[in-house]
Amino acid sequence: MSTPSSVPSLSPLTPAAPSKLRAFSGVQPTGKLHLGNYLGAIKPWVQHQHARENVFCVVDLHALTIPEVVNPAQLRANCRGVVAAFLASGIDPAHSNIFIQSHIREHAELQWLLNCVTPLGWLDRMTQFKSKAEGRETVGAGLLNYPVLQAADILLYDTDVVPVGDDQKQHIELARDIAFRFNHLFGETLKAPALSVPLAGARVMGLDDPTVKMSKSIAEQRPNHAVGLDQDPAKARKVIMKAVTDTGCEYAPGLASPGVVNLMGILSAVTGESVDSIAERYAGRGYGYLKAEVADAVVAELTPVQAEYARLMNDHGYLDSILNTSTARVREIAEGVMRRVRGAIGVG
Ligand code: AQP
Repeated sequence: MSTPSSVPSLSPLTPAAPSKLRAFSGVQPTGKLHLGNYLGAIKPWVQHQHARENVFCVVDLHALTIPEVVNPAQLRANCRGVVAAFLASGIDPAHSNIFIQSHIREHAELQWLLNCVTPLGWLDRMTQFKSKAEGRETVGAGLLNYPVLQAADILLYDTDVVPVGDDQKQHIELARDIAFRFNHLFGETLKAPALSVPLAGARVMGLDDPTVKMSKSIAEQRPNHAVGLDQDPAKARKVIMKAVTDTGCEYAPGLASPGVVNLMGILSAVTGESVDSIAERYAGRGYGYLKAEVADAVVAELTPVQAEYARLMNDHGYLDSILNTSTARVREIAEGVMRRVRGAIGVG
C-alpha cells in the first residue's frame, strides 16, 4: 500500500452519487487496536471502499463513558493512532473520509434530540450496557446513553449501511428503531440504515479465552489475549502459538472447540479461504500446524500495515491535512441533516 506524501485531492462527497451507498462506521480511541478491530471492521471497509461513499470516524466522545480511566493527553494521542491505523490498513483518503467525532458538534446535538425520543427500556436492554455496568460501583448516564450517541453518529450522515463487527448488531438495530420512532413522531426525517457484518472475522474471540470477544480493555490486562495491530511479529507469533484450543492435539471434523473455530475464522478472514476448506485441510492434523499457519498469515498481513503505521505516526502534518479536508466535507452533510432534524422537531 502506498500513501501519497502530498494531500490528495478529494472528490466531492455530497450530493451522494446515486449509484453508491453511503457507509458510516467508527472505532473508539480507547486503546491499542487489535486483530478483531482489523478483521471485523477495518479490513472489510478497505475491501468495499471503492463501491461505497465512506464516512469513517474516530469516536472519541464514546471513549468518555468511563471517566475514571480517561487520560486527556492519551485520548488525543489515541485518536491520532486510530487515524494512522485506518490509513496504514489501506483506507484511501482520496476516496474515503476520516475524521474525529468531537470535531463535528452536531453529533452531541443530535444525540440530545434522539435521547428525548428513546424509551429508557430500550437502553436498559442493551447487552453491552449490562456487561460494562456489571460490578461497577458508579455507572454514569453516558454508559447507558452510549448507543443513542452511536445512533446519532450514524443517522447524522444519512447512512445507508453500517459495516461493523458482530458485537454491534444490537446497537445498529437500536439506531434503526430510533430513526423509525423519530419519523413516526415528527414525519419522515431520518434514514434507517442497514447492517453489514463480514462473513469471516465478524467476532474474533480472545486467544487466551475463546469464549469472550477479543477486546482492547482485556488486552491491556492480559498479554496473551489479543494480537495488537502494531505488535512486534515475534510476539504476535508467540501469542498465536499459545492460543487456547482444547485438551486434544489434533483437529477432528465436527468436534472443533471454540479456540480451534476461532483460529480457523481468523485464517479465513485473513486469507479469504473458506472455513470449510480450512477445516477439510486440517482433518486429523495437529493444532500446532494450524497455529503456525495462522501466525504466518497474520504476520504477513500486518507487516506492511505496521511499516506504514510507523511512517504515518511521524507525519503529523499529513494526518492533520487528511483530517482537515475530511472534516470540512462531512460537516456539510451533518449540517444539512441537522437543519432537517431541527425543522422537523421545531428547534433552532
Ligand atoms: N473481537 C472483535 N471481532 C470482530 N470485530 C470487532 N470489533 C471490535 N472487537 C471485535 C469491531 O471493531 C469496531 C470498533 O470497535 P470499538 O471501537 O467499539 O472497540 P472494541 O474493540 O469493541 O472495544 P473493546 O475492545 O471491546 O473495548 P472495550 O474493551 O472497552 O469493550 C467495531 O465495528 C466492532 O464491531
